[in-house]
Amino acid sequence: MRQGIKNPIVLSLKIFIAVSALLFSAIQVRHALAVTNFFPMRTSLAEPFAYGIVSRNRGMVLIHGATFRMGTEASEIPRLEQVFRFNHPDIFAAEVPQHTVTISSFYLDRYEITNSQFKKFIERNPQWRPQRIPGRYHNGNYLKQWNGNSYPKGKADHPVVNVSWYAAVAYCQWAGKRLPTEAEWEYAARGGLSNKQFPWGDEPADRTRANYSESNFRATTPVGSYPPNGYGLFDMAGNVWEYLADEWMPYTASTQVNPVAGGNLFVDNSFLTVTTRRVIRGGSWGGAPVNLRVTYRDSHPPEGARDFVGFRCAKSVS
Ligand SMILES: [Ca+2]
Repeated sequence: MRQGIKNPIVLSLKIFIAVSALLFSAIQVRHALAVTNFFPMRTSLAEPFAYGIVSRNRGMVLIHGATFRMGTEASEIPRLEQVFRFNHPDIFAAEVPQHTVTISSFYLDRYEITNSQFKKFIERNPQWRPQRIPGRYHNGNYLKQWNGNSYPKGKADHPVVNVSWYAAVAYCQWAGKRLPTEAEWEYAARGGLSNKQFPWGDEPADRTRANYSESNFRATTPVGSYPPNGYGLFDMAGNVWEYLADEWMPYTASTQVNPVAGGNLFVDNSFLTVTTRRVIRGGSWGGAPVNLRVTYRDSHPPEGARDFVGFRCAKSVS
């Protein structure tokens, strides 16, 4: 009699365990397929996967190699001056000439690097703590809003700011990554769209799309607070400007393959000898709509820690 009661319970338990194991395996297989890009997981993206992107890989997006037109055509400048109400052609001058660029596949962080991520970096690398960083690697503002090694309360998921370009490169190296190149960044910011002004298209900027001057926060917002672009990348427009590997140089008209101005991806200690300005991209919480354009270029000194500049990392596909 007791055996009769026990058997159905044991049987039910066995069935439950078997079904759970099957479900778990199915989830694992689906995840593995997604990572290897055979079966991309659909996420809540703002745009469709225009170029058959993407797989997610530990917070990064795999962006397939491509050839695209980088920058802005000179003939477009008069129209842009009208659209953005800027009466100075100089504001767009760095974006010309538009030129053809081919880039290899690469990974890019979906989000700007946050305070909590940067805290882990300085915990493991004491030489980059505010008290220890050599004076030549910053401008006196380095992590000045932090209290020693602690970021401001409630801002764990805000982008880290007041970091120098040197510290950004060091962080990416520690993470097994590198800064993106300017060409990679621009291609990624477009999110699969062609000839559009912003990561979301040609519609004017507004406070639902990005954190910039007209959002009126006058400060950073948590990363990922706005819809991602078509590649699943967040804050490619606004929140903080993003440091890139490239030296600040004019464009040339020639066709290029994997360009990086200055010729160095900085995967070794050579970044510590850099003294020339670096490209920054994407605009910030304090910037105008024109800065949010995917082609807009600006620059910053490598020691220039400011409260509107941060970064994200990239990784080559090896
Ligand atoms: Ca940004």
